[in-house]
Parts: sequence; structure tokens; C-alpha cells
Amino acid sequence: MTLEPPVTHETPETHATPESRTMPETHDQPAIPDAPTWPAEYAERYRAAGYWRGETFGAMLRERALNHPDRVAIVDPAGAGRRWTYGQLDERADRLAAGFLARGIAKGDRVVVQLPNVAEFFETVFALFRIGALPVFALPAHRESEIRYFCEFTEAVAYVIPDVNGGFDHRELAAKVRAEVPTLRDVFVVGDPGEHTALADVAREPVAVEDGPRPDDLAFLQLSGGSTGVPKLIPRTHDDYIYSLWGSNEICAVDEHSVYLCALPAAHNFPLSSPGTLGALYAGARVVLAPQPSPDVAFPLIERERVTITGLVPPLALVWTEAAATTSCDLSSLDVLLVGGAKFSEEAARRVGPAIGCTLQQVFGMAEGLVNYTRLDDPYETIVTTQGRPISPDDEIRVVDDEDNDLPVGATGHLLTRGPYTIRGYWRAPAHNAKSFTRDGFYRTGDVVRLTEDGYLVVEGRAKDQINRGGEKVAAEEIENHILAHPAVHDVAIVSMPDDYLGERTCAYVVLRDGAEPIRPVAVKKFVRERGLAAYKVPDRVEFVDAFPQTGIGKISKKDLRAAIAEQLRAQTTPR
Ligand code: OOB
Repeated sequence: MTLEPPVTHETPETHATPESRTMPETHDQPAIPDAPTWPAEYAERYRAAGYWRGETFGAMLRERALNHPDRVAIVDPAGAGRRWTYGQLDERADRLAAGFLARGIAKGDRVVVQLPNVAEFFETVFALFRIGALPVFALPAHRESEIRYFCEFTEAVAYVIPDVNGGFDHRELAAKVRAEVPTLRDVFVVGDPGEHTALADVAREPVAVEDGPRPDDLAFLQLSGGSTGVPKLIPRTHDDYIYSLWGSNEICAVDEHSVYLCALPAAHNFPLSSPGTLGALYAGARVVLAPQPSPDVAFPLIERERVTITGLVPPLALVWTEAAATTSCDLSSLDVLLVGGAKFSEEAARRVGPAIGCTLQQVFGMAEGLVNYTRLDDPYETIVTTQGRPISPDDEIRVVDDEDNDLPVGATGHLLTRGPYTIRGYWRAPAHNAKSFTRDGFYRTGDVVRLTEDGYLVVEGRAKDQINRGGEKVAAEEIENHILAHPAVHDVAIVSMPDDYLGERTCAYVVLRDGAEPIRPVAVKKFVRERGLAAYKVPDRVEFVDAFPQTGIGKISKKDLRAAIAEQLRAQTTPR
């Protein structure tokens, strides 16, 4: 057995690391910090450079609401359609914050938020931001296994859900998780609450929030795509995230006249902050929520709301490019289409402009921080052949070999980064942090890149054990651990296989136990699904083998497995 045992939850007792003692002394930190933060000299530098403006999300929304109360902030076309002005969003956030406080949700508490693209997402997160409670951003696709883990690991006090979304009843899942996780007191439901509490009933007369968050406090926990047995949580502060917003706004030309269409799931870092819905709100612009990213839903919204900018993952960008050729919708308001989350092929990138009539902007980002954009006025060849350059002059980029030696410009190697909006460590994960960060605080992205002479990054591959399914990240080890629980399975290795549409899909290579009854691929998929995992994590293909190819030192050679499945697929599609 060459697989590592499942990762167990790290206990708070093990938190103190040398890095985590570098907290600024003025900050009221718990005795054992939840995550390492920027050393004082870096924090000072980022403030002095004007990156960290000393704002919080709560104050930001209040300011926009005072300046332009009647401007539309959020358009939610679901049902009869809703349009909330900045004044209304601000007031709703105040009222919900008062209601949350009355129910005992306090500064620093964690609240798992799993909402689709609905207006209440913003009301909820701004109410929590105001209190200083931390939203934990779950995705709509997550199921029992992920949600239970988020609630347990973060010791969440509340969980916010829709009633039913995409045919799935979130209330049943919530009831199960609530019964199992003692810290979880409340489940708030957008829509029919069933046995839980309706979010609509929580609001109260606004109260002054005493002791709200400071700009350098944590604002929320974002999820990492990850490559480990369980997802890691990413602690982002008001200061650092707000910098990524206004930095993105400058690069993507988002201002108060912009209209941002949120087509991807709102909780993901890309549509949240690149420049995303929060960038748009920072600029005083309008956010339009698309319940689905498909052209039949999104194109009429672009026409009706005169959308100027949106962001898509590569597979959707391809679908839009094809649909634009025959649509009767007027897409002429769309100035910028951001594409990122996974590698956008040069060939596909060349098709966007002519088909949709907008400027393509490639974005290569990560929830841990660093975001790169091609610039709107870059030469066309740069836009279609690179994944952009960092937001900040203070984003430090290193491209290194396997021993952390810096490589010359143009050479392909591992991307390490450090900067004013890149975390210095995951939340409550000291053992993992020692591996994912260098001693001097560079984040090991797991991406394999090359730098061009003009400082642009080209993503060439990945060293982390992760499959990027069209922007949705699947950590191999997480799925392997689930499949290993099957009684007939002796060993398993998850690898990527090439796919025309998603770029990659997942293939599970399985070795059955000696003497076990043979099982069919569909039984493995069903097993994973029934363990309560998001559908995108169910292996796309299952191959049974007697043994795995091995590397020189006896580890499973995933490289050989990837080559084998790619060859098998080629043979299937190539006529003999
Ligand atoms: C975005 O964030 P995550 O956290 O879901 O995933 C980050 C990882 C990167 O490390 C890289 O492996 C991959 O996704 N990735 C790309 C890419 N953009 C992201 N790989 C190749 N080309 C690209 N353009 O995916 C994310 C966060 C903010 C903005 C955009 C994407």
C-alpha cells in the first residue's frame, strides 16, 4: 500500500508554529492563533504602499449606501425578479446582523454559507461581515460529507441554505448534520424552512454593532481546491481581500457604470473577487445574478441588463462562443469576458473576440491569493497565449526547480508566491502549512509555470495531485480515501484523463482485494456518490487493474497511469 493514510483533523493544541508567532503585537489574537499572518514588517509595508486601506466590508457597503442609496446594487431575476438598491442592501444587512446577534452569533464565530446565486447571499455575508462572524463559503454542489466536515472542523454555529436547489433538498442534509455537530445551533433557510428557521424571520430592528471587526481581522474562510484528504480553509482578511478587489477593478476597468454578471457559483473566489460581485460592489457598480451560466439563461440577462463584464471557466467560454454565433440576443454591451479557473487553450482563446465581440481577459488565480490578469490593452498575442501577470507590484513570483532553486526566465518550474493578498498559512493546519509554504512565507501553488521576458505567466501544468475538471478542482487523495472504504477495494489511484470539453476528467484505477467478488465501474461511482460527495467528485471512469505501475522507489506511478489512460482514449477514438 503506497497511499498515505487519510488525513486526520489537526487539533488546536498543535497550532503554534514558528511562523504563527509573527503576529503583530498590537492585535488581539487568541493565545493559539488559528492561522499564521503577515509578519509585522510586511504588514507595515503593505499599508505604507497603500494596498491595505484600512477598510472593512461592512464599512465599505455603508459608505456606498450613503453616497448613492438609490443606485441598484443587486439584480436577482429569480421568481418575480428583485432589484435591491445600495440603500436597501445596506439596511437588510443591518437588520439581519441584528437578528444574528440576537441569536448569539458573535464576532469570530463561523457560519457555513451554502447559497446559490440569490440576493440573500449578499444580505447574509454582509450581515456576517458587519458582526465580524466568518462566512465559510461552501459551494452549492457540496453534499453531506463536505458540509459535515466544514461544520465540524470550523465548529460552525450556524449553516445557511436554500430550501431546494437543483432538485436537492438541503433541509434534510442540514437536519442530519445538525444532529451530528454539537456546535451547530441554527440552520437558516432561504425559502420554506421546514423544521428549521426561515432566514426571512431572523431580521430585527438594526442595532449598533459594538466591537465590530478591524480591517486586519479575518473576514471569511474560503475553500482551497486542494490536493489533500480534506479541503483546507483559507483565512482572508478585510484588508487583503479588499486590496484584491480594487486592484482587480483597476485592471478590468470596473467602475460605477459597470454591470457584472455573476454566472459562476457566487461563493467561488473567481466570481467573488476577480473582480467579481464584491469588486463590482466596491466600485458602486451593479451585480446581476444568473441562476445558471448557460447561454439560454445568461444571454437574455446580458441583453436586458446591458451587462458589461462577466467571468467564465473555459468549458463555458467555449459554449458561449458557439452559442453567440446563432443567438438572437444583443450581446453588444459586453466589453470584457474573463476566462480562468483552468487553462484556456490558445485556439479557444482566439475564437472569443470574433464570436462574442468583446475583449478576452485571461485570469489565473487561486483562492489562496495571487491573481494574474492579461491587461485589456495588451498585445493580442499576449492575451491569447499567456495567463497574465500579477495584480500587485508587490506580488513576489519565484519559478523554482524541485530543490527550490530559482530558475532563469523562460524555464518551466514550480510557482511560488508571496504578497499583500496571498495568505501565509491555512486555517488550523500547521502540519500542512509546513509543507505548503516555504520558511520565509512563499505559498507553494502546485502550479508549473514559465515566465515570459515581459513578466507574464504561462501555465504549463501542475505538480499537485489534483484534477482540474473545467475549473472544478478534485483532490485525488480525498476521493481515494473514500474509495478505499469500499470492502472490495485493495488500492486505488485517481488520475486525470484528457477531455475535449472539460480539459480533464477523473479516472479511478482500482486494484481489487484478492478473492473479492468482482464489481462493476458503476458500483464504484455509486459508492462514492452515496458517501455524500459533490457530484463533480464522482470518478468519470473506473479501470480495474491487477497492480499499479511503480516509480523507482516503489510509489504508484501516476505519470504512467495518466499516459496509459490517455493512450487508451486515443486508441478508442482513432479509427484503425
Ligand atoms: C481559481 O481558484 P481556485 O482556488 O479554485 O483554483 C486555483 C488553481 C490554480 O492554482 C491553478 O491550478 C488553477 O486553479 N487555475 C488555472 C487558471 N486559473 C486557475 N490553471 C490554468 N490557467 C488558468 N487561467 O480557480 C481562481 C481564483 C480566482 C480567479 C480565477 C480563478
